[in-house]
Amino acid sequence: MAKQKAAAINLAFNHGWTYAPAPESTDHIEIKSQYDLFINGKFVAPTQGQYMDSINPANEKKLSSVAIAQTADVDKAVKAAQQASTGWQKLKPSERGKYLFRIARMLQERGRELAIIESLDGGKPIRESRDVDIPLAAAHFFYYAGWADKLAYAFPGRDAQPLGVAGQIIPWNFPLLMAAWKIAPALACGNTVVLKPAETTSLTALKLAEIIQACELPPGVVNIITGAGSTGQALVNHAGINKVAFTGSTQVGKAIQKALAGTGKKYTLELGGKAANIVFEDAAIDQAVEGIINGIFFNQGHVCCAGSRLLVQEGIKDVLLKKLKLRMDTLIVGDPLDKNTDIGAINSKEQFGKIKNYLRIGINEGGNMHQSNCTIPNKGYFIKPTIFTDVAQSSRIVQEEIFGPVLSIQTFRTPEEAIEKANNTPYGLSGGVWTDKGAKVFKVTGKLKAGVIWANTYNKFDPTSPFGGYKESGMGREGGLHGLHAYVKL
Ligand code: TAP
Repeated sequence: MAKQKAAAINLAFNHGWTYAPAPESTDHIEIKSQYDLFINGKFVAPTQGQYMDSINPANEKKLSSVAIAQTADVDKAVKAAQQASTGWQKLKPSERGKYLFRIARMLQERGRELAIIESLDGGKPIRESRDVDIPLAAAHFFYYAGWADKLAYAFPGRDAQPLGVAGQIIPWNFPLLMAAWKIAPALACGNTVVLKPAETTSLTALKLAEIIQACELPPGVVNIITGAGSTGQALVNHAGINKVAFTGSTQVGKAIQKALAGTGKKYTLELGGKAANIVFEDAAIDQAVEGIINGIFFNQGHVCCAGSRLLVQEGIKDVLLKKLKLRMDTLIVGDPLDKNTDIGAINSKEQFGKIKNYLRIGINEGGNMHQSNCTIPNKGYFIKPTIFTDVAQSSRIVQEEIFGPVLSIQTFRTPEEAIEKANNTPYGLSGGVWTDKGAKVFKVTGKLKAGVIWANTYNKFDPTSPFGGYKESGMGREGGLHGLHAYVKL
């Protein structure tokens, strides 16, 4: 597919034609000029009347104004969730499941609209919002809807009781999907929820609020409050919260862990990552190249489990690098709404600045930077796919999470050296192994300290599969049967 697209572009160039993008139409997509807070089943204005701008990172234009929840609003939302709690717990589990099924179906029905808004608000290519984010968000609701009346089978011989009110805080890289990861298991287990989306990507969470309203979920069972970091902080610190579920940076995760110490509140933390994608000499090289491209350039590299470090066995370094660079040159960077786009816009001005700073750090540390020969739009936040060779294990671009389309490349000679290098960062979220030998897959993956490891593939997600990290990548698991544990007391 990528080859066909590249061929089409070459053909256009050779004939002097202009390459014509095919952006998805935004007709019939409603984005209101202003959004309020979703509390107790209604949209209500924030107490202090403050709003923030939501910007389209592909053209730097304002999309909408979104309410900023202050402490008083957080309090209202938590109280609404507390009041709704008893009724929701008493409801027959199969009835709770029906609501979740309803939400899942409506996410599917409104898939096109949600995908377009996700791409406008967050900068990700429409192909990814349409084919990954939105279908997976619906799949999470379907999956946990199925568990709602089967908790006795999930926890045989135990009495699984809901925790009460869950305070949930999510990041900007998979806005609707992260909301689904958090809300679906919480509701299935009989909890009520106050969710805070990220500042730069609140719009699909607010669309989800509309869907929840349309599904007639009892008021207060899900409350969605937008705002800044201080809104999240107020939620974490609220005495009426029984559990905190946080996905975001390690830095904020650590602050939350400190704030929760001694409070008795349960918590799960899904934090950063710096995964190694390890390619052995016996791997199918063309497939591995696709896996490397997908591993680091999917969603502009704004992926906690991105394969942001490539470890390649010395004997195939030259051939693999050659193929990788050729493949990078076929990637189209540009309008997120164009169905041909492979890499969209960086999510925000702040993140754009952070990535550019890491490019400077990589060069100053002696790394050899190579960027693809693509063109990028003049307006908006775009970064060309980038790789660094000649980096050391101690380089900051090897150790720190960049959260952008930047890959650092190292070599190794033996499996032991690969394992040693792969494990040598503060993180432990994910990893990848590429080899023709099944025994080697088991030998190597068994020694990698990472929560999720893919073999001969990368970035595959499924609601039935648990996800989470070791070390500074967090604690607790979300997804699958494990995801239920986080929302019950036994
Ligand atoms: P953060 O800056 O940590 O923000 C995450 C969320 O926390 C946002 O909603 C943020 O609000 C809020 N927040 C900020 N300060 C807070 C505080 N003191 N107390 C409570 N909440 C606070 O992360 P990000 O930049 O949005 O997301 C990128 C990070 O998320 C990366 O490190 C990535 O690896 C990680 N991530 C991890 C996973 C998993 S599953 N492990 C999945 C996706 C992303 P504002 O937006 O208003 O600042």
